[in-house]
Amino acid sequence: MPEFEKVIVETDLLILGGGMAACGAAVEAAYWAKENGLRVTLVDKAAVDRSGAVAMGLSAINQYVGLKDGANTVKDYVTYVRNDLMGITREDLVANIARHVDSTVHLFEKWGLPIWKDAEGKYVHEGRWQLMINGESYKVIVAEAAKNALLGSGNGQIFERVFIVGPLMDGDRCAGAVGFSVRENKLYFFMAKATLAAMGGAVHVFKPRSSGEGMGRAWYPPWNSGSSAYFTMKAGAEMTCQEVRFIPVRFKDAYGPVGAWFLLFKSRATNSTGGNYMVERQAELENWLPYGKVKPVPANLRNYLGMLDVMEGKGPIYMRTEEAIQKIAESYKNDPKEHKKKMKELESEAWEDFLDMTISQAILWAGTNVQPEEKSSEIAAAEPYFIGSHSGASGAWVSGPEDLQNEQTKGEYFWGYPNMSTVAGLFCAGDASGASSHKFSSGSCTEGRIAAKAAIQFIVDHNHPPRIDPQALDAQAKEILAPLALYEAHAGATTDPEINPHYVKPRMFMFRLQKIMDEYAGGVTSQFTTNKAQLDRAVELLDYLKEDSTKLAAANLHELMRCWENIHRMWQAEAHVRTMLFREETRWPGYYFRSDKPKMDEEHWHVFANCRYDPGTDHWQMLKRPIHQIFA
Ligand code: SFD
Ligand code: AMP
Repeated sequence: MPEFEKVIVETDLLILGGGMAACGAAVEAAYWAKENGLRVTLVDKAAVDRSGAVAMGLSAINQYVGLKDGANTVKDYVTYVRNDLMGITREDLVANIARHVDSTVHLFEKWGLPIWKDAEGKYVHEGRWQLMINGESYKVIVAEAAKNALLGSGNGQIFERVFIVGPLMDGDRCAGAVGFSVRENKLYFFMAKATLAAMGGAVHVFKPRSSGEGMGRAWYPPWNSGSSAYFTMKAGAEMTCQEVRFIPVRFKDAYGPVGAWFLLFKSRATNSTGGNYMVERQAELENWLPYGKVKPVPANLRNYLGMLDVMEGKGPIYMRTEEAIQKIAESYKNDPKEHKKKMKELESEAWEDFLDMTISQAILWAGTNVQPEEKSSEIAAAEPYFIGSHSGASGAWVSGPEDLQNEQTKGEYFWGYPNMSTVAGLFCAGDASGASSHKFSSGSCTEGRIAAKAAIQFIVDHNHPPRIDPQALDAQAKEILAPLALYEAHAGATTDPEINPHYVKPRMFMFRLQKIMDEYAGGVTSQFTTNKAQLDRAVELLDYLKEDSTKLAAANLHELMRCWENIHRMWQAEAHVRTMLFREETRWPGYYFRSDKPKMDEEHWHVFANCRYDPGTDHWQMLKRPIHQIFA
């Protein structure tokens, strides 16, 4: 096995990830660190310009509150999020982001992001909270600001293509992270006084709909593989909403977004007989009161009504793009020239929506002769993802800000530093922090800013370098590189190194994980339905999988990353299954359905279902935490 150089990097604030939250954190941290003479280091597994969920760009900014125009209040946003999550939300966290998010959007514009404007110079809204953008280069623009801030401040450093495996601990305090380069034989030990986890959510924990030649295609980016969840769990942090997966409805097979169609174009979705499930299945909403009657209908319930049609054999479900476009253009009917111009404009907006953020959907349209102004396109519920920043809520349990707490919440939701997890020195933002969904790209960037400022304050208050046992570092190095050693020792035992009695390659390991989750934990092929017996079986099978994870083998650095990505996914899977088991009700039909507990139980389960893995004892603890409202 080749020698690995051990690189030790000492810093003050360590930012893990280079996505929306991490870039926001970099901008904010650079400022406060300079004020206090501190160093900031950012580490991304990829290249910050095009890493994370926004790699392909986006066509909308999904969180803009519009406080200055008096359009909405912070309370309005909190109410929207509470309703959409069927009552399970941390109002202090949502409000903290909502009160600052507009300023982040204004920064995006200042940095060069084109936001659509109307004839009066006002932002063009897709919906109440969403703004339309020309966002193909969104990530490049935000990354540039982050890089300028860090590298221009003279006290910042950026490491790209370094994969973070797990935390470094100094007793109960998080003291940095350990990782490896995906291009060179180098192991990295980052020692820090505070660490901010912002490594996104997780995809490919569940079997995707795509298979064969489309394998790997998913809505959520394949390179976010549960590293935030693994990192925080292994540090011993309490986690929340691990059962709250997100299933987006998307244009089928290439996962193009639907928001612009439903909100901007006001399109309907209809089944194969022309029925509109949102109208025909209204009565079903009565079963999920009070949330069944709120406007807009919560995302999971919208999903569920469509799923009921599919389960009854009424699919496919179609987005009626042709109908929506014709309807908008109708008012121009009497002027053929204007009508033609409007049709051209709508057609180009329809294509740009995909070209800005899901290019593959535009390719699929082109490849299947779809002209959206003439022909409907199929939509379908995707496989489950973990994305606490969108309409899911999974992530670490973090402290809220002090000034937003009331008598009831103060002892429960606040412990000193906004966005610090229950582990000292470990902060979380974006998909990494839980129970505060609907932050999207703009809110994640905002939360990164909030968390970074708080982390700098933590360092100022606890300004002593971590103590790390050198023997622990050696043990971690050995564990990280074990898949390379195993491969080298046994690859020669068979003619095809992919098949070998001594080890399992990461691809096959991932298939095994996905099969367990798909069949027992409510994936696509089990119609998003599960029950106690199936979840118990999933725990048992995940246990065997965990045993076999010590037999993962890697032929090179790329496969070493694949091995660790799948270990991260496996931990996300376990937390998910355990929490679905714990919550004995069905609260989010359309995300998952517990057939043995088919109803919502407000009396017992209007609570957060939290969990904590104890690294000392190797045991899981499940806890209920109360929900207190901040806004009446
Ligand atoms: O509408 C490691 N999102 C949308 N948000 C919007 O505001 N508007 C939209 O139009 C959106 N659409 C959308 C969205 C997401 C996706 C997947 C699609 C479409 C297809 C949501 C936002 O994108 C999302 O909320 C934020 O990006 C979340 O920010 P953050 O920072 O939590 O995650 P990230 O940006 O994905 O960044 C993660 C970073 O971590 C790195 N990383 N680095 C080191 N070591 C490891 N082990 C690591 N693992 C991961 C990544 O490289 C990355 O830098 S719409 O269609 O829904
Ligand atoms: P999507 O493209 O589905 O991610 O949606 C983008 C934004 O629009 C998100 O904030 C969604 O919650 C919201 N959205 C999408 N579809 C609808 C709908 N039918 N009603 C209300 N909001 C929606």
